[in-house]
Amino acid sequence: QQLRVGLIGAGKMGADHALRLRERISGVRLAAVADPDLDRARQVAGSCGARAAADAFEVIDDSAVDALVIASPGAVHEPLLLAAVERGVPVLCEKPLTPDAKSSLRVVEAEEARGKHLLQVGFMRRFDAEYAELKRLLDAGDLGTPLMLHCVHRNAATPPGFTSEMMIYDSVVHEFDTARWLLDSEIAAVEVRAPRSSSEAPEGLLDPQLVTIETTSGALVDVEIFVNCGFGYQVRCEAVGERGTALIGAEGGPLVHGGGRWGGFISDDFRGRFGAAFDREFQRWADAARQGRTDPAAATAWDGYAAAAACEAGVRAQTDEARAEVELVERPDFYTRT
Ligand code: ISE
Repeated sequence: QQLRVGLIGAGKMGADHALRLRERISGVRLAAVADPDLDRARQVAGSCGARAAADAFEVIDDSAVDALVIASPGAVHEPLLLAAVERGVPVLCEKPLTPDAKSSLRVVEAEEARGKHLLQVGFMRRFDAEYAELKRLLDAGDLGTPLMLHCVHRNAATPPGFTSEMMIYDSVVHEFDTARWLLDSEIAAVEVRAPRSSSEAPEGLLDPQLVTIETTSGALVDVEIFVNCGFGYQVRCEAVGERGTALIGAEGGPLVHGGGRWGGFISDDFRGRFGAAFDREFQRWADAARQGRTDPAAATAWDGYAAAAACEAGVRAQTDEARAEVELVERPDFYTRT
């Protein structure tokens, strides 16, 4: 039986997920799409034979919807997630879970009180083939105890309204999650420094920035976040262990010779670089949801909360130009997977 999916949010990400559900994910059918911009909802729904609504709660409460994908802006996630938990439907929620630690914790507590794992956060890098291989190498101990990660996260350009804080909680949130996941450790503290801003960056944006992350296990992670680099979407990570290093995200693909030059291509946004990861994430989520469970490989609500707490420290570090410690409540047993 097909999983009937309700999609909340029909913007760039939501439209991309609708296409994914229609063309590449098996065992699912897009049943309903909600967006405050009803025309936008209709456009996305129409291409899939789904119904459109302006009110997200109408879709969450729809008995003809078995599972939800939330792709609306992080600032509106909390009430949607709480309603979905109350109804007891599985949810794949795009990152961030919510933009701040307090609201993320409320979501965590609601899921725990419901007593059933329903929520999954869309940290898609966990499903990228190269990241998965790096995780396997680290877990197998091939590189020895990990000491450092050197990360590069570059975007070609920012959409209007993108702020210096968003570079932490919208962009570096991915590195907070991957650092926690790869190193199997919580984040202890964050520091942020910045060189002079690129003259190509919009007025007032601190771009690039250099973020340093300390883990409770004693590793250090440096992240160059540069969101107006101009040339494309680039995500790299080099792990340094006691006995070896491993680099992912280096240029691969066809090596082109022509026009007096040699080189390759760089995708212009995350849809190119992480398209296959999103597909894998969605297929596994749908398969698990049809069996009434969540995907053990995915980020949980706890992971979403921990990333939000790290982002909060990151924004504090940026504002105060000082090291900021991450404050976390104790991890409930409910989120300890065996
Ligand atoms: C965006 O929301 C993403 O999730 C992208 O992966 C990231 O590269 C970008 O900086 C974010 O704004």
